[in-house]
Amino acid sequence: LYPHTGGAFTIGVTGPTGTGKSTLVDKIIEEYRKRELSVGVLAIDPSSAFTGGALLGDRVRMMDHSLEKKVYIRSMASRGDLGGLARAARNTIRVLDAAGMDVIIVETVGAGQTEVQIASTVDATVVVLMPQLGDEVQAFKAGFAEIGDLFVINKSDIVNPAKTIYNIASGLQVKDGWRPPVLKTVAVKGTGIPAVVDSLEKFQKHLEAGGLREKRLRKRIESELVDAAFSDFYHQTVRRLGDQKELDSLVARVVKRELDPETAASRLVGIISKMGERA
Ligand SMILES: Nc1nc2c(ncn2[C@@H]2O[C@H](COP(=O)(O)OP(=O)(O)OP(=O)(O)O)[C@@H](O)[C@H]2O)c(=O)[nH]1
Ligand SMILES: [Mg+2]
Repeated sequence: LYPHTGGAFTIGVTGPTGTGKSTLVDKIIEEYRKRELSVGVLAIDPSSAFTGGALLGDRVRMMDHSLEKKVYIRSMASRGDLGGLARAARNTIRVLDAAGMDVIIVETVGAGQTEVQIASTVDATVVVLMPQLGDEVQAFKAGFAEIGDLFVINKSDIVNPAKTIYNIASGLQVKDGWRPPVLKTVAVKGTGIPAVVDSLEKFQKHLEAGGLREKRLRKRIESELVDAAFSDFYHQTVRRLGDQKELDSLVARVVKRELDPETAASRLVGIISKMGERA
């Protein structure tokens, strides 16, 4: 499929839990459909730490659109494997891209390592927040400021968002010639959605002009290759170490205090590089 990818504009939508991301995505799909573009959606659901099951409510909520031909919605459970999730998400995005979707939206929750990784796999990242006292400060501490290309203050019907907008906008920096806009929406009513999509289209043009999109893509591919190679190498190495006596004997010597863990670790590096030579 890979040669057929590269045509889609990819958007990550993230933010704290319950800020209205899925509702907003729903309306963004509608707006893009009005503009006659096809939309693929990948919803990465938070999984419960207790059951390991995923909450597929998002999929149900967005089902209205999945009946349409030009909209395809898919949910993915997070299952707690961070690196694996970002990798699976990247490749799922590629399937949607090759299938000819004009726009692909990925919804994630939070600003953990996964969201940052996923933000680094899309063209544009939308951070969805709510106008609540102190919320903006905490959210920014959680690392949203660095990943957002566009900020949406949703649920503007509940509390006047002016102060939140001001606080967030004044903390943002111009990055690659782009000052991230801060927009207010009421997703449940569809208020402010055309302006969000206008901003996304403006950002898309900004990326394409001046070769910024390709510059960012090079960085993304570089980290993808390094991540994927190291992850494969790690799993292969752990498996092969399991078949060897050397690790066992190092462990035994550290347990007996004949060797300290740091020295043992550097010997292990030696053993691993020799394994590579033998392969
Ligand atoms: N008052 C108000 N409620 C909203 C708005 N947007 C969404 N909601 C409601 O907020 C709740 C959460 O919305 P979701 O779209 O599920 O939020 P989410 O960010 O996707 O939630 P998670 O995926 O669980 O993090 C729902 O009950 C929505 O109906 C809004 O603009 N105003
Ligand atoms: Mg959601």
